[in-house]
Amino acid sequence: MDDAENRRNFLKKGTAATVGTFGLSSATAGAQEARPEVDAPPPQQAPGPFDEYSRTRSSYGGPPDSDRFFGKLVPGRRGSDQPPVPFEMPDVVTLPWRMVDGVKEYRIVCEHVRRELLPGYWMDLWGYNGSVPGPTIEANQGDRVRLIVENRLPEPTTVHWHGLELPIQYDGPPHLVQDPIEPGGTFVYEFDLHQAGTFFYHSHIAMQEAIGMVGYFIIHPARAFDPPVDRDIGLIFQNYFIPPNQTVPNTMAMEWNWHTINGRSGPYSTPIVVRHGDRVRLRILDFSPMQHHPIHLHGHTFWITGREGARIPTSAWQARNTELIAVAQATDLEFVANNPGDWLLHCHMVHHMMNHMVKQVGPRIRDGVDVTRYFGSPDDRPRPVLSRSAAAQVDPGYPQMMMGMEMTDAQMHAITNRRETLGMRKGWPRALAGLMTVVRVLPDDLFDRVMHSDEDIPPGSIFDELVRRTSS
Ligand SMILES: [Cu+2]
Repeated sequence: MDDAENRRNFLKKGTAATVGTFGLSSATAGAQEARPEVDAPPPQQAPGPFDEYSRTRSSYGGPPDSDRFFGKLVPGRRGSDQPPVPFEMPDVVTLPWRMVDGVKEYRIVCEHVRRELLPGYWMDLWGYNGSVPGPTIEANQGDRVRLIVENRLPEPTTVHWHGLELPIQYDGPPHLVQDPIEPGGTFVYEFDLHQAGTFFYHSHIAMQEAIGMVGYFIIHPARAFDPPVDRDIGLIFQNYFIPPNQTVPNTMAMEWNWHTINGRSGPYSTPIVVRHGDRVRLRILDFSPMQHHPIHLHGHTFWITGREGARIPTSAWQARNTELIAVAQATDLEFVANNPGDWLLHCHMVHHMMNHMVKQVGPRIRDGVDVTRYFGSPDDRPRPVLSRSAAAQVDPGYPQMMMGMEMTDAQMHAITNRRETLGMRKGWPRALAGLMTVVRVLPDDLFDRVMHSDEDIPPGSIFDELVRRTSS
């Protein structure tokens, strides 16, 4: 559908809406005799300069009641008659399943996981099947699922299926509804899925949650939601307090110094790369122990289309560019990627836009700090990088920049050598830390060059081309 056609459709719908409003006003006029003139029908108005909506350039699509307002109900490229597009998560895999006697069967292993939050920064977390967050369970409304959970942790655990309406014996809280799964033990959960939405699974032992034990449980609707989306992408936000030179989170701490998106911190979180004009659904879960996150997307206006438990009726959707996502809440948002570029998607809490906040506050900068506790492992001993220079004496408060993590060339290479980052501006990793990632909106030819070609793509080349095209 081209813009001219969209405009014609809009005009038709606008006329119908006007007639409908007039009809309602006439019916109620009798009850409001004191103000008959106020109920007169508004004059037919020609569309204003901001009434058009385009899938390929930033546009308003007003008035606000229009179903094209900021692309509200503008479909993607995918047909309405197709099944829902598969769900995907940067840096996290989908859990395989097999059909056994009409039941989708999944195997889940609870275990210690070493996860590289940033290149070279391996942390000891707990998760599922070697991953933190755990692999995504993807199923369809109407499925019967069997989840075989094996506990390879050194202590008991259980799994809760967050938000699912299921028989009580499979809900997960230990002792209340089931015996804990002992180390080495296995428990089988089995139930029908009558819901559709963004759900998740997690340990129901609090401190196990705080050390990483969560994963998505995505249930696609039996009939794809309309308008269809081209991409369905999930992010899970977590945070940990991992003291300087340690690898194990202190789960008792009520603070944090590491933030992760899908188990990686910015700029190591892998960018989301979409095609210009795609309709995109992002599902975002905050599984931080205590921190809520106002999530902001640059360059686009998105619609809040669902909460974890259900799709929201379109009449109640809200257009936003920042949405507060609270602990244990998942939110679905949709937008048409009509603005080419490398756009930040991030939590807007300033302390959540940083990593490993120890350069300024840890022993690395403190003159005369006692480092005897590191003597047992001299290789792990922090180098005495003394940032307190004469400048600190001149300007009280120094340092505040919270930048400058030390990375080797090889570690930087791990960040900038990923396919999803090719052609971004040189130095882009300096813009991202903590709960920050990038949504790249690329026209088809550039998308294919970045994602599917073996061409040499110099730093900055794709970005420069985007600027050139959007400037002309
Ligand atoms: Cu935040």
